Amino acid sequence: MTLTTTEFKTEFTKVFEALYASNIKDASSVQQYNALGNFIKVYSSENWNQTNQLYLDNQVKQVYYFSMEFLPGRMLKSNLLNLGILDTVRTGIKEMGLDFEEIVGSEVDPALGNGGLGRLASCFMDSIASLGIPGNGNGIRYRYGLFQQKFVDGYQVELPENWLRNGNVWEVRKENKAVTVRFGGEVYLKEDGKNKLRPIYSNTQNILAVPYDTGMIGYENDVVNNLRLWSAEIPVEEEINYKTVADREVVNQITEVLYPDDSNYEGQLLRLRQEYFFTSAGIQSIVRFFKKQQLPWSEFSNKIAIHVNDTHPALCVPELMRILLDEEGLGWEQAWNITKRSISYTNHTIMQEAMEKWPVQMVQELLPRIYQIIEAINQRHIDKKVPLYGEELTYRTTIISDGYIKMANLAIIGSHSVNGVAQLHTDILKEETLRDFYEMYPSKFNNKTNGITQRRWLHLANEKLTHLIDEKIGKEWKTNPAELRQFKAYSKDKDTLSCLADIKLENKQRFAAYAKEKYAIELDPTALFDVQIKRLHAYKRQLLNALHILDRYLKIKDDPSLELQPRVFIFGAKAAPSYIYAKQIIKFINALAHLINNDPDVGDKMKIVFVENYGVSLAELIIPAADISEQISLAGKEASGTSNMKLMLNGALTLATLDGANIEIKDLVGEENIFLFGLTNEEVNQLNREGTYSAKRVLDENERLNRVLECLINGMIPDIEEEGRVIYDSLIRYNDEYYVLKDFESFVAAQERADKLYQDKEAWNQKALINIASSGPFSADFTIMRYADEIWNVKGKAIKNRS
Ligand code: 26Q
Repeated sequence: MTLTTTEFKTEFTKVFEALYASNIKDASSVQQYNALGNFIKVYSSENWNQTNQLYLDNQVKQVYYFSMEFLPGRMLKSNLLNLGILDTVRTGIKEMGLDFEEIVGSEVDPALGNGGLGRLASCFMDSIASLGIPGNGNGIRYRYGLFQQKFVDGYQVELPENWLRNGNVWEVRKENKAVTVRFGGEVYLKEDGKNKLRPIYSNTQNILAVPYDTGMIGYENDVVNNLRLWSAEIPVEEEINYKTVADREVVNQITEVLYPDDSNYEGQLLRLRQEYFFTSAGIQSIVRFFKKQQLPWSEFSNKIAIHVNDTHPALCVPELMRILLDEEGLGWEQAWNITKRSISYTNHTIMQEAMEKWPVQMVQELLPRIYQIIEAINQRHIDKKVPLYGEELTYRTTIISDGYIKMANLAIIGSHSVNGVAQLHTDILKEETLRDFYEMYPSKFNNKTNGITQRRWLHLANEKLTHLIDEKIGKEWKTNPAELRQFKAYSKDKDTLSCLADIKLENKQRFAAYAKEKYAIELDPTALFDVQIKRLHAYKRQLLNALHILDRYLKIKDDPSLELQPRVFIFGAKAAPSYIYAKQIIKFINALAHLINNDPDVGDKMKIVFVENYGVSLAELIIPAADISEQISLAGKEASGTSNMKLMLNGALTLATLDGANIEIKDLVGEENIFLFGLTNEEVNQLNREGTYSAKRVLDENERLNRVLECLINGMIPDIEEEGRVIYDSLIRYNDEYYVLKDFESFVAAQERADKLYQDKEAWNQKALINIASSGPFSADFTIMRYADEIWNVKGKAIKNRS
C-alpha cells in the first residue's frame, strides 16, 4: 500500500469533516490530532482485521503478555513511522498549512505505568508486532494514570492524571467481548452426578470486564497486533442492585487509578482486586478464543503462551486452573500440565521489600475459590518435593507460609520458565534470592537481558542521528540492528565525528529552549549535559549524584576563578507518594538547584534542571541531548535498567557502577569507552557479610566529604532544615544502607575523568560514536526473538536474517 501526499490530504480532509463538520484550519490542534489519529486508524484497520483473521485461520501459536502496566508514550508519530507514511503525512500536513509538531504535541502521553517495567512492556509490544509475532498485550485501562508531578517550593506535589480528558482515538471499545469477573461470596464443592466436584457459589459480586483494544502496528510489515486493556463496569442486569453512589464506587474503583509505588510493595485489598480483575478477564478471553478453534485441550499449550510480567499477574496460575477444573471439567493432572506449560514469568526485582505477598485471610475472603486452588497447588508441591528435597528446603519454597501467599513462589511453581532481566540479575536470582528454587528447578531459570525499541528511541527521538547513520551505513540496520556495528568504521572519520557533534549540539539546544520556556532557566548548550532520569529510589542513589554536585559547588565557592568543565545536571524522577525519604531527596536537590542556579559566583559553570513530571515524552527530549548517562545504583540492586540503553544508543557515555545491564554495556563498548566506579556486587556482599562498614569512619577519613555533608545541616542550603537532617542521619546515624559515602570518592574520580575527556572533543565524540555503534544488541527485537525461541516457542512472520 502506498500513499501519496495528495491522497493523504484528500482522505484526511474527509475524515476531519466527517468528525467535526467544520473547516480544518479553524480547528484546535487537539481536533486536528484527533482527526489524524482517526485517519491512521482507518488506514490501518484493514491490516488489523487481516492480522486477526490470519492468526485465527492458521491457528498459529499466540503469546499473551500480561502486565499491570504499559507505558506506550505518544502513538501518533510511532504509528506513522511503522506504517511507513511519516514523511508523506508530515509533508501533507505542512502543505495544508498546519503545524505537524504542534499536532503531535497535543497528544497526551498515557502514563499507565510507573517506570522501567511498564516501558519495557511497551517496547516489547512494538518489537513483537515488528517481528510479526502473533502477540497480544493484556492489562488495565486505568481511568487515571500515574500522578502528574509538580514542584511547589521544591516539594513534589501529585495531581491526578486525567489522560482520557479529550477521549482516546486509538482505542476501540469491544463490549461484545466483555466477560464477568467474580469476587467474594462463599463457595463449596458439590458432586455433579458425573463423579466430578463442581463449585457452587453464593453471594458473589459480579463485575463486568469490558475490553478496550488498541492496535500495535508493526514496522513496515502490515502486522497489527492487539493491546487489550480492561475496564470495570456494573453488569447491566445487576444495575438494580447498585442503588447508591457508594455501591457503584466500589466497582468503578477497580480500574480507577494506577498504584504509584514501583519498588515498595503495599498489600492493599484494592490492588489485589485489580490484579485478579485483569488476570481473570484475560485468561477467560484466552480460553474463549481457544475453544472457538475446537481443538483438544492437549493442544492448549501448543497454541497459547501466557507471560506474566513480574508477579502482578501471577494469579494467572490458579485462574487458569480454576477454569480448566471447574468450568471445563478437566482433571487436576491434565489442568496442571497445561497451566505449567503455558505460563512463563519474568522477575524484575531483587529488592526484598518489593516482593509481593498477600495475607491468607484477604485472599480467602476476596477470592475463595482461587484460595482453595492455591492451597491445593501448595499441598501437592509439598507432597511431591519433600521426598526429593527434604522438608527444610521444600518448606522454604512453599507458596503459603507465615499467613501469607508468596506470589513469586506461586509464579515459579506454576510456570515452566523464570527469567531475570540482565545477566547479573539472573545470576543473583539463581545464587541468592531464588536459590532454593534454582536447586529444585535448575532448567526453568534463564536470562533475557532487557532491550529497547530503536524505532522510538532513535528513529523518532533523534531523526538527525538516524539520517547520519543511514547516510553512512545504509538502511539495513533498521530491520537488523546488529548492523549498527558498521557505524564503528567511522570512529576515526573527522567528518562523521563533527556531524555527530553538530547533532548533539542541536539536541542540546532543543532541550535548552524547553528549559528556558518552562523554567526560565538559561542553559549553555556547549556545557556537558549530565543526565540521571529514573524513578527516585534510595538504591538508585540520586543522592550520590547530588553530593558530587555539592562538592563541585564548594570548590567554586572556595575559588570562584577556578576553571571547571561547565556542566548542566539534569534530573527527572518521580517519587512514590508514600515514599517520604525519596520526596525529601527531591526537595534537597531542588533546594540545591535553587542555590546554585542563582549564585553569581557559579555562572555557567553549573546549572541544575530537575524537570517536572518526567515520563516517556520528556525522555524523548532529554535522551538525545545527553552527554553523560548516570547509572549509579548500588551494585546488585538495579535488575537491569533500560534508560542506560536508550542513552547509549543516543551517544551518551555511561558513568556507572557494575550493576544490571551496565555490565553488558561495558562488555560491548570496552572499558575505555565507559566511566566505571564503585563497589562491585561481590564487594557489596562481602561488606554486608562482614558487617563492619562504618559510614562515620569513611567520613572521618575524607575531609572533602565531611565538608559536603556538613552542608546538609549547617544552613548553607536554605530551607532544607528537616530534609538535610534526615538525609544526614540516613548516612551517618543509620550507617548508609546503600554505601553512598563508600562510593563517593570513586564516583568523584570518575566524574573528573569525564571532565578531562570532554576537553578533547574529538576523543569524546569518538567514544560517543562507538557507544552508538555498539548498542545494536540491546534492541528489544533481539530480546523478543530470544523470548520467542527459548520461552514462548512462537514464530514471527518472515523474520529476516538477523544475527
Ligand atoms: C507491587 C505491589 C503493589 C504495588 C506496586 C507494585 C509494583 C509496581 C511496579 C512493584 C514494582 C513495580 C515496578 C518495577 C520495575 O519497574 N522494575 C524495573 O524493571 C525494569 C525492567 O525490567 C528494570 O530495568 C529495572 O532495573 C527494574 O527496577
